[in-house]
Order: sequence, then C-alpha cells, then structure tokens
Amino acid sequence: MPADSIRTDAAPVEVRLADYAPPAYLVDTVDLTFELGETATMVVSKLSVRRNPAAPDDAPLHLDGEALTLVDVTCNGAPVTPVETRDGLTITDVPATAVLEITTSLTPIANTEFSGLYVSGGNYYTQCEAQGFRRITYFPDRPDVMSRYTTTIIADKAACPVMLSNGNPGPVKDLGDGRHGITWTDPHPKPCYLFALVAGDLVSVKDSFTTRSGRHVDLAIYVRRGDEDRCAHAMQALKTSMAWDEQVFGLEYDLDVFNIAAVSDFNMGAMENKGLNVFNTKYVLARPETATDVDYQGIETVIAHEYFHNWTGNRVTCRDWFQLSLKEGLTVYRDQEFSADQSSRAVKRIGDVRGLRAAQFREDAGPLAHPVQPSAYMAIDNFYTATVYNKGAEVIRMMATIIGRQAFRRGMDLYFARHDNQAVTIDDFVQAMQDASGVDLTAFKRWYHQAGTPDVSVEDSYDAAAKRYTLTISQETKPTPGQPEKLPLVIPVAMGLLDGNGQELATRLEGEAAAKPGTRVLLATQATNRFEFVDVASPPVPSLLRDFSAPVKLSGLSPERLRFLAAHDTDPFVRWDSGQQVAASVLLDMVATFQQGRQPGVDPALFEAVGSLLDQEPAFAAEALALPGESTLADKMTVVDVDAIHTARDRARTAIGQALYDRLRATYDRLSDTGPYRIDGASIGRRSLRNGCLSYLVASGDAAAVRLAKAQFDAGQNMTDVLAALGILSGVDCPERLDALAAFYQAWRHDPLVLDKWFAIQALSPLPDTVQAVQALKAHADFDLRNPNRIRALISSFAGNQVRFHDPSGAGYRLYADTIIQLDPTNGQVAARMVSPLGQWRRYDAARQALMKQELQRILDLPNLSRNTFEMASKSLA
Ligand code: B3K
Ligand code: ZN
Repeated sequence: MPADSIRTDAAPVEVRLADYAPPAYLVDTVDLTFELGETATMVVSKLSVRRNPAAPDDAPLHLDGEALTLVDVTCNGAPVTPVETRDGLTITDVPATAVLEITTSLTPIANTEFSGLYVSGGNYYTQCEAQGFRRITYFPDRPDVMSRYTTTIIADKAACPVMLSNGNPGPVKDLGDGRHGITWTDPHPKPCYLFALVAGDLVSVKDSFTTRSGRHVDLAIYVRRGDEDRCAHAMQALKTSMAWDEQVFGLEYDLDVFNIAAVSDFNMGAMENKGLNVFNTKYVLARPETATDVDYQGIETVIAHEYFHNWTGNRVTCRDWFQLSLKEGLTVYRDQEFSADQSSRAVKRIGDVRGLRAAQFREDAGPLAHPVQPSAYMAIDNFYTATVYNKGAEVIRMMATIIGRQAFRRGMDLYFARHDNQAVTIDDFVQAMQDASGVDLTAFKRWYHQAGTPDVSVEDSYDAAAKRYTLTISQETKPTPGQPEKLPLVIPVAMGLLDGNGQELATRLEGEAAAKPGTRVLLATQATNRFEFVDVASPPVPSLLRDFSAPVKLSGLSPERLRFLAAHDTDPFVRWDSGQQVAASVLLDMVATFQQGRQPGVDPALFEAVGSLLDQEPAFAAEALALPGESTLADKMTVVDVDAIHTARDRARTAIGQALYDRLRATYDRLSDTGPYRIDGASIGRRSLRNGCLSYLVASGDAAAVRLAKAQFDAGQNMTDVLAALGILSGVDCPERLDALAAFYQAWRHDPLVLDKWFAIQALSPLPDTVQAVQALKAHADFDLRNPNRIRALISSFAGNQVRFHDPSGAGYRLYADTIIQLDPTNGQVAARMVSPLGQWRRYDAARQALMKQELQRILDLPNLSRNTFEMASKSLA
C-alpha cells in the first residue's frame, strides 16, 4: 500500500449507515511493540481474536490498513498469506479463536498528514481518530471493536527520555544498547481510535488529584522544553473539570495517571485518547503576556471537553461513525455547562449561540447541510462539523429542557449503568433518557435525522374584554440537499410574558389549574400551534426562546417590541438577542439605502441603545455593544452585498464613536485601572468592555484615539489588551499600524502561537490591499504550509474577512484555492476542511458565483485529489 492516503484515483465510495453490519471477529486483547525510529519504526501487533457471535460464521477477517509496509503476518504461529485489498487485508479461514501477529514498518518522518504515527519537532505523536490506527498497523479499525491494550515502547534513551501511552505505566527498563523500553497497560477496553503514543525529549509539569472515592491520580502535562511556564492554567482547568464531573454527573476518573501532551503540528484542537490526551499547543500553553482571554477560555473549555470524553466517548463509545454526535454533541453540552459554571452563564450562552449561528446555521443553509446523525459519508473526517458538535449539543440541551434537569441526570446514570464498556447508538442514549423520565421522545428524535434550521414565526393577539392572550407559533424547515420534504419538529420554546413596565407576569394556559410564575416551556410540535393564556390583565409582550431554548430562527416580533425586550426582559439572552436584531435591522436598512444609490443616515436610536449599555455589567455590556458582524448581516440577505454591508457597518461604527465619544472615553478610563492580570469572569468582562470602547473611539476617526490605541499597545500589559489594540490599529491606514505590526513581529517572531496572531490579524484587516498583503505573507519566511495552525491563522482567517475574501477581482478566491491545491497532496484532511467558504457561492451575485465555482472546479480537476477534498469540493459544487 504505497500511497500516503486514500486518493481519488480509486473511485470514492460512500459508506452508508443502512449498510452497518457487525464485525466478523472481535479482538479481546492487543499487545503492541513499537521500536521507534524516525525513518523506520517497527510495529509488532499481537491480537487475540475471536469470532463474533453476532456475525455470520463464514465471514472472513478483515483488517484495515493504509500507507503501511507489511513485513509479516502469522496466525497461531503459522505464516498466512492475506489477500491485499484496496483498503487493507482479508484473511480467510481464521479459526474461531486465534492469535494473529502482524509486523509492519512505518516512516513517521514522512507522515505529513498527521494521522497515524508522525514526527513533530523531533518527537513522536499519534492521532488515530477517526481512522489513523490503520496507518500504524493492520486492524479492524472500527469503534465497535473494543480491546484491552498493552503497549511496549522501545526507543533511543537520549532522543526519547519520555515514552507515553494509554493506561498505567510499568517500570522503564534499560536495554543496554543505548535504548530503553516501557510497557503501558490499559485495563479498560477501548476502540483503536483511542490508542495513543507520545515519545521524545519532553518536559512535564506535574500535579495530582484525589477522586472522591480516594483514588490518587498523578497528573502531568508534557511540553517542549521552555514551555513549562505556560501550563498552569491548563492544569488548573483539568483539576476543576475532574471535580466538576464528580459533583455534577457523579463521574470519577478511572486510571492512576492522566497525561496530556501538547504538540504544535496538529490537525485539530485536541484528542481524548484514554489516559493520554494529545493537544494542539494552542489549547494548552498560556501566560498573560502570550495568550488572550479568549485563549484562556478556549483552553479551559477544550481541557474540560477532552477530560469529559473519558466517560462520554471512551467508557461508552460509538458503535459506528454515524453515531459521532453521541459522544461529541453530548460532550460539547457537558463542556458548555462546565464553562457556564466557571463564569457568567448568560455571557457563555451568548457566545455559544453566536458560534452556533455563525458556523452551524450557515452550514445548514448551504450545500454541505447534513443531519446531526448523517446517513452517508465518503470521508468521515469531513463530518466533525458544527452540526454534529454544536447542533448535537443543542439537541441534548433541548432534551434536558423538555424532561427537566433531574430526569436528565437520571437518564445519564441509566445510560452508564446500561452501556459501560459498550459501543452504542444515539438511539440507545435517547432510550435511556426516555426510560428515566417517562417522557416519550419518539417524535423529538427527528432532530437527529432532519437537516436544516427551522424558521419559527410567531403571531399574537390580546382580547382585553376576555383577558385572553393567544400566541400562535408556526414552524417551517426549508429543503436541504437530499431532503426535499421536511416535517415539523418538537421545539421547546422557553418563554414568559412581560407587562408594560417590564414586570414578569405569572402565566396560566387554558385548562391549567394555577398560574405559573416566571419562565415556562411551551412545546411546539406541529406546523402551527396555538397557545391560549387566560387571566392576562394587560396586553403583554412575549419574551420567547429564553436562553435560546431551541436552535431555530425566530421572527414575527415588531421592532418596537424588540426594543422593549432589549431594555426590559428578565432573560439576559433575550435582552442581548433583541438588541442585536434591532441593530441588524438598522444596518440592513442602511444597506438597502446604499443599494438605491443614496447615502443613509444612522438611526440615533442606535446611539441611545449603545450609550445605555456603558453603565451595565461589563461582560454583558461588551457582548451587547458589538454590532452584528458582517457575516451575520450577510446571512440575513438573499443576495449578499459585501461592500454595502461593510460600508454600512463602518459608517454606523463611526457615527456611534462620534456621538458617544466622551462617554466611551470616560468608560475606557474608568475601566483602565485593572490591577494585575486576573482571569476571572469580571476581569475578562472589564477588559472586553474597555476594548470595545477603544474600538468605537478609533472608529470615530479621531487621531487622539489612534494614539490611545498605540499607547495601549506599547504599554503591553497583557496579550488581550495588546492584541485588541493591534487589531484595532490594523484596520486603520496610519503610521502607528505599521510600527505596531513591526514591533509585534520583532517581539514574538520566535513564539509560534503568538506569531500566528500576527498572521491572523493582518489577514483580517479591512484595508483594501489585504489580498496582496496575504499573498505576500504566504511567501514570508515564517509561513509554513506544513503547520495547520499557521495555515488556519493566515488563510482560514482571511476567508472570514468577508469584504476582502470576496474581492470582486476573484483574487481572494484564487489565493484561497491555490492554498487548498498546494496543501491537499500532503494533508488532505486539513485541505478538505478549508473548502466550505467557497461552497457558499449561491449566496453571492452572478459574477462572484462564477469566480467561486471556477475555483471549486479547479480543485476538483486535480488528479489524485484526496478523498476528503473530493467529497467537500464535489458536494460544494453540486
Ligand atoms: N474527538 C476529537 C476529534 C477528532 C477529529 C478527527 N478528524 C476531538 C474532540 O472532539 O474532542
Ligand atoms: Zn469531542
């Protein structure tokens, strides 16, 4: 199997959920021995296999393999001649129980895909999810094969003082030939995607945790020498996560060690391998001078996410990859709840919904729309999507809302009691929730199978004489690729009614014995549902979708009512969201005026709204102060007008900056005395609001504000404030901008994570020459097409720069597609995940559509395209 990965010279095949069949053989134990070498690593794998009673008794044993050199295979000690297939080996006549021994040879240094065993910075790392284990040895690489692993690592003592794998370690033995070895034993059965090996010259930061039942756990974070002083936050986050999972879900850690290794070449964020999480350095390393508040929060969340997988994913895993959201949706829900408990729940929810709308709603509206449980794929790595992760988390959240938190906890307990050490399905999870709550979730499950974001519209009327209030909720989901017909979903609408003074009214639905105070949940289950409220003393304003109780698009409330809710609602999410909707409609009116060839003014009500936020709680105010982003506005237009959106938003920001200059400056000054850097919610909120004010001050066009931003940059208090100032300056054509960019580069050129920020900030600049700047940065000595973080920093950030990516010349698209084309031969997974911005072509004008499609076609025309990129580009063009 000489190819580096599966390429499309062999016709790509679709894998379908409907074709699921149990494996012919199970593997009870796996005994691996690695003799590590960068150019030649020998892997000996001893498998005790047994025929699966759940499979037909004449099926042959299939072992997956990719980019491997097979050295030898024996069965019960006798040589066998396997049949080599396109994707592995088939061995016939394997007895009902047998020991297979398979020897393969690898070249980790040549592995540029970062899937399987690879080398980064002279050290060895593995990544096996979803299908990397087959790039290490021949094996039934599917999650329903769960085995107990023993892993022996033999390596050069000097090159690899550290040798890690899953489970608990044995003693290190000196082999007397300059090499040493260690054996790790993992007592928990696991699928091979959770296998991990890390070895090299690494240093560690250590700590410990005692579980509530008294197990002592040694904790360690392994990093490259020099990075030891950036691990404290990650370690704290780990300990907090371990305690939280015990308190909230009763889940304890189950090994004597928990290790984390950080690597700078990594395809995604992190990986939950049993007892040995491997992390992108971006989600481990932080010091106040190098990492922003957003980085700190990202670390806390991702550390928690991977730790929580120990139960939701590892102890109970997926039967097949169509069940991916079983572990990912649930674990995202768990990490969201964890993070909400660490700071402001409302601000966390606002951030999560922002992310959901930007990534998942857009995915749902485009050519790559798919259900939370997809039914077919070509390359499973393309399905680690916002839909599977974030909409999957929303589906879990809705279940918790519908059955109630206590029943949800009972459902979790039942799920673990039933399925510990099993590979199960989404249906199994929902069944546990149903059995624990007594609530029939059959109709609710449609959320897993139906793609698309429902449009929910409301109408209401008030009968003053009868004191009756009628609320009508209608829903419709537009067709998505392959799903022309949509059915109604079970939508939980958390709501309340406010009187004219913004006081919460107790509510009583017709037929209910007593009125209920505060927020209640209505279930909309049909195309149209009517809810009749009785004893409503005065005409109410409905507050709907509190805390964003369902992933839907809501419409139907008048601008006046939205303004009222933005000012008065008791639910902070609705307050924020209503304010954003009001701002969006003001901006879209400006866009329409531009399109008619006229110059719009800026609605002074916007100044009032922004001004009234300045005295509010800073973290919330910072969220509410920011105008909806250009992409958010684009999502609300049938044909996106990137230039009009950019100009309208810019002009509104300038007008706000000018109208509120003194108050913004006073707020900025009031928040300036922050003391030493602290990473709690209140401190983050203050920095965030202060930088929001700075951004408006500079937008006003005042030269003194530019000097203020430069002074904040020069003061260099912490990376949050430095980067905020740099970001603001990078959008202004002024000498300070060039000085700051040059100084930043000089200060941080040897620090990869900080240098990523330097690349990203330039790619995000709204200045007209950004396409040329990005082109030049691609040729910069520090740009590295091998490193996914660097590619994401420069090229993916650029795709998020709406006005410059969509440059009418097509130069932005070309540069973007060129990068995908250059990257695909060495890292198809990362290349494929970059395709989607081009797939948004339907939303633009005819000229841009043609240019975007042309680039997609150029990608598709390549010979030897990876299966991953083929899937993304062909679906995007369809
Ligand atoms: N489970 C991994 C993602 C693996 C991605 C494979 N292409 C990280 C996570 O979700 O925790
Ligand atoms: Zn995950």
